Amino acid sequence: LGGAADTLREGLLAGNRRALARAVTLAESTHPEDRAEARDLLGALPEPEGTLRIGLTGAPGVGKSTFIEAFGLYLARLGQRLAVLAVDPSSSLSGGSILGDKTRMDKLARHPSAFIRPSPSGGATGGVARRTREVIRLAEAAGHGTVLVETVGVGQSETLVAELTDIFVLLIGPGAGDELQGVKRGIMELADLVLVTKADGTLAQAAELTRAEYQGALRLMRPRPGDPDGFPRVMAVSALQDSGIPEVWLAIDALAAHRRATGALRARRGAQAVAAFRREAGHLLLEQFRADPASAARWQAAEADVQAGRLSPEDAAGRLMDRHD
Ligand SMILES: Nc1nc2c(ncn2[C@@H]2O[C@H](COP(=O)(O)OP(=O)(O)O)[C@@H](O)[C@H]2O)c(=O)[nH]1
Ligand SMILES: [Mg+2]
Repeated sequence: LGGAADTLREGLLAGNRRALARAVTLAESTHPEDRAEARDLLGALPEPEGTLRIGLTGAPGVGKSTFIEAFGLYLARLGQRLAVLAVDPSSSLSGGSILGDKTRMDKLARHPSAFIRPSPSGGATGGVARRTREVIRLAEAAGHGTVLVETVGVGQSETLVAELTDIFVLLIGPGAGDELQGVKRGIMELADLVLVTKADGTLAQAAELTRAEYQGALRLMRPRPGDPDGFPRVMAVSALQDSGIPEVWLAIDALAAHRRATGALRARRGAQAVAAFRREAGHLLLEQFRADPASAARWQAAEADVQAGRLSPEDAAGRLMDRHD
């Protein structure tokens, strides 16, 4: 690394907040020079040891941000240094964030042990996974050993977050019955922990009903190999009344310890790294292919043929790669 990059790396490893913010800005940049610098920096970081990445998803308004703030403050009180990242692929389309302004998490943001990064707007959807992956690594290098990744439960963002984290938490509202149909089966299968939010006041009873219903539904699902007893688990929480929060941490900690002991955590991260490599290599191969003017022209012609219905997409793709003629 060069002089400036060395300084940045040292600041980062010393846990310097300004260095971390600067490194994150580099990773989020689309300028080729910044990208190269970010890549060099990431390549020069040590492997993260003993860190924990927790993904949290749920419909808008379910209480994700409020829970994360309460949970984060609890972890900070336990002496942990944490990072909170928001993933919002929709912001690249709409230009605005659907995670809402609660993403600011004012109290947690003021805590010296917490690093909070809202979802950057703009940029291609394909870049969201890469950017988030890099920001996770940077935050960990700066000593934020617990990383919480919040995403709104729409489209592909939940599976994306499950691919970036060690433990996946689904938050649902306290409305029993109707909700069960609303949650996609695929998400239920990914969830390690289901939290029924807003279990307080007039909603407490409904929350308990929903909790029991989901626990029953999960029991009927195919058991996942490698899960310890009692997982996936459903719990009711209230961020407003600060109840159920220590229990959630106990459950996550127990699951993480189990996955570390069995090697499942390491294996999961390995598979995630391979998936990231495939995305990245695929992207670079495509870029390289289209950088050649003749190839770019053939690509354009193929798209025109597909658009006009002269060729099927499969045929056009095959011809582009000279598989048949
Ligand atoms: N009663 C109750 N309301 C809550 C709780 N957590 C969040 N809310 C409310 O639910 C709304 C949405 O919360 P927010 O955290 O922004 O949801 P998000 O869109 O999932 O991030 C806000 O009006 C919160 O005050 C809770 O534990 N109890
Ligand atoms: Mg939110």
